[in-house]
Amino acid sequence: MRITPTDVLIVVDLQNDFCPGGQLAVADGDSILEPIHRIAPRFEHIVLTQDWHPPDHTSFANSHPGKKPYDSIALAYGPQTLWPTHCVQGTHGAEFHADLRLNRAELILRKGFRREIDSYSAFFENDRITPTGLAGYLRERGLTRTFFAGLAYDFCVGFSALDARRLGFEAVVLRDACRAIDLNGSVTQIDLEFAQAGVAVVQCAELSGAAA
Ligand code: VGL
Ligand code: ZN
Repeated sequence: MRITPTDVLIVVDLQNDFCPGGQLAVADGDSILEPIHRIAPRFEHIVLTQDWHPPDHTSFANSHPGKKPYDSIALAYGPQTLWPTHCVQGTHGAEFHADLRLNRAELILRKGFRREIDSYSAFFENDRITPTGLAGYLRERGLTRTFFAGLAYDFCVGFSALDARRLGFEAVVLRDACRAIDLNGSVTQIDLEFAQAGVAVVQCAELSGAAA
């Protein structure tokens, strides 16, 4: 798969809280730094996303008396998994992993900053209606094909890639540059939805073109 100037690499939520030692650590999360740094030079355009919650965010189990992390609750917009408190604005956990070196990134998109709604996807909040502005940004810049790496494969990466397809972008997930949470079959589910939606899942070694 050859990278072109209208492709964009979107690195999702490579933050301390999703890495080993963090509040919502994804197993082996920091091991994707190496493949990401290896492929990034091939891309002319790079975007980072940053999960960025207020301290009393509705997705936190702590915000719901009697609830525990990984419980599911019904919110106005549908079911919402409750998470350990993570990626609180301004905290160490919300910072990018200290070893992440993507200085050419052109945009850092923050999401999940509204107290009453979560945002897995880089394009829409969890009501699937409220846009983050990323689609407009990519369209204005003529970027038509989205490549995803980051955390977590079965949540923020997955929802982002599916929304990219829904919005008419091509979407490619770099499987070995992602790690999953794997909660109640979420990996099997997202794999199925990728196949149905036309999200390509490839390994980093399949990429070619531009600087290596
Ligand atoms: C994420 C759960 C809660 C993610 C963010 O980045 O996949 N997952 N917030
Ligand atoms: Zn979050």
